Amino acid sequence: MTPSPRPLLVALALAACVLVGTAACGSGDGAGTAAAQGGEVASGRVTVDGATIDWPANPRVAAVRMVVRNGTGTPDVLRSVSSPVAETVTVHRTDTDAQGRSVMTEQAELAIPARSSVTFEPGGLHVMLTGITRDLEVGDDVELTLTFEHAGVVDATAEVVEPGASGTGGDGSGGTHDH
Ligand SMILES: [Cu+2]
Repeated sequence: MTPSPRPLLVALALAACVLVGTAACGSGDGAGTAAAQGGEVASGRVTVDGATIDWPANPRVAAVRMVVRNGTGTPDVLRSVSSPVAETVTVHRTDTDAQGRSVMTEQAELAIPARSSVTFEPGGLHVMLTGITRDLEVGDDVELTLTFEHAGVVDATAEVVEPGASGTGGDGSGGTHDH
């Protein structure tokens, strides 16, 4: 009837670690901010570079390649993406399961760490357009609107390109990305 006290003790110990960790992190962050005032942060903004869309074999679904750069000293979170040409835009991550199959999971909130970049491409982390409302042709520009927790709304334009033209070497899965 008497519950073992160990789980509680472990929980308290963990809580203490978290508190200590947070305090340490807070002071470290302060030092980083001071250093950043010396001009370390180049852009000081969140930007989207090199956005392209592989011309979709399936006219209703397409994946966006791009690099999101967080040039600020604040970790940010990508909360949503939208586009006028798609009914739904979702951030997905493709992983390989134990059986070697590709599995896509939705990333409802994606962390973009301070002073770093996150690459989106088919076969990895990607932005997926579904329910595309008009025919996309190579050379078309597609507007994207990204909403971040701190940076707010960032607009980008993705050019529709021939599959494989972006030069990132494909997704390594033999071209069988099955959207
Ligand atoms: Cu996907």
